[in-house]
Amino acid sequence: MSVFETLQWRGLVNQVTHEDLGARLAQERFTLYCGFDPTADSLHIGHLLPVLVLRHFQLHGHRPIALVGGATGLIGDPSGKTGERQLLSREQVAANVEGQRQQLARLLDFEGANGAVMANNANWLGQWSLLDFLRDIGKHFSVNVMLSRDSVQQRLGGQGQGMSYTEFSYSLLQSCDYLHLHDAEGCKLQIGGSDQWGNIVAGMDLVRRLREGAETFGMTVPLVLKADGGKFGKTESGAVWLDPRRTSPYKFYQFWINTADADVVKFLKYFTFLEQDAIAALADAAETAPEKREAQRALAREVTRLIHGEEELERAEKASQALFGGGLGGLDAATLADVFSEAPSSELPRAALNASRPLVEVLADCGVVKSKGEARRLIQNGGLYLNNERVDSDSLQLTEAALAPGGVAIIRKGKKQYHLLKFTEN
Ligand code: 383
Repeated sequence: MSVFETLQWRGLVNQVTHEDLGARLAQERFTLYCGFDPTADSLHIGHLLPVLVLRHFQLHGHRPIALVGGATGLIGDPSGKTGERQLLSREQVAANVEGQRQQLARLLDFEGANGAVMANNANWLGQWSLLDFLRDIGKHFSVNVMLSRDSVQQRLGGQGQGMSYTEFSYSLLQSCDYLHLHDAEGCKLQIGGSDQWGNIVAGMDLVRRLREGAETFGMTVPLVLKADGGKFGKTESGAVWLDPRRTSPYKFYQFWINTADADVVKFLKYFTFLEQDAIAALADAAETAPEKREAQRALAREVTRLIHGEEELERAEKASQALFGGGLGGLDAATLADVFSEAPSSELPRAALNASRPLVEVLADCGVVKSKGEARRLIQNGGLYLNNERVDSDSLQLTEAALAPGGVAIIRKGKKQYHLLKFTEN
């Protein structure tokens, strides 16, 4: 399959500026680009789709440019935003550029004839003098057309929150990037999310006007929609980040595991590089035995490996087995805290550990069970676990040595009711 057929099969083509883009891509090697504004020091999974599309292009021999907007990040793209953005400081933007650069660098291949290129528009947009910019660039933009753009209309009129001149100018800067990359790198295609359509078309127009009708292309990838209408990529604790310090690999893995059955096949096509027959087999499994969640596990495995690597994937898999009653062996304190972060917990004085009190009493005291009697009954029925090991005697005492890494006791009632006991110094 050609790159365009592949992208179409995966549902990754939203809009194209030319009906024959697919045919043109089959004839010649394109240099293409996608831009990312450094609004944070990490990308999140909302950014992932265009990055993966760059990678698909690269796997088919085209040359991708990943642009981080060291300059545009100082201005703020109004596209798809209902309100004016808070300006970031120059230091903040510079730090964010670095964070995002490193992430993008891991997702593309910089070797070989179609090795990826990393770009930062701070290297050229900062060179313009104000008067040259207004005369040489501004003159090619019609305010009438700009005002008619969705991103501007949304902010004007009745409910609109207005828009500063700063944000209004944004699309001229992105257009200058396309012109620059066209001249410097022979770039002929810009991709982005559907929110970027206006900026992409504006850039193509500028290149055509300033470079004797030179032809460039644009393509957008779809907005990721969930079947239940909820917003993709958000959890109760906010965005799902690529940076492991913001979203741990375990939480990242869990996010994908929790994909609804109605979404899983679409997401396998979007977010993994698994081939057609592998995805067809998983679609079949999701249809006939959804309770096994085989498709979700494959999705979580592929995306976690891609972003965090094999080793972190294995840790995440092990950690999630712990939540399903597997052994805790080999899990460190931080991982355990992460895995059980949503479980209810109680704090006990450390002295409770060495007081020769049976576990049943401790549990009744802090309300994990209603009474010692309930704890005993649980034990008799084989339904009480300490650190995922079955408790088989009601005289078992809770000692320091029995604690899990991090000095906690993980209590489980039945299949998956967890409760954490933490111990404080006094
Ligand atoms: C900057 C300079 C360029 C070309 C593009 C840009 C960034 C662009 C933008 N993109 C979004 C961002 O950075 O604001 N003006 O947060 C998002 N993208 C991609 C994709 C997406 C868009 O980074 O739809 C989601 O991730 O295009 O919202 O010369």
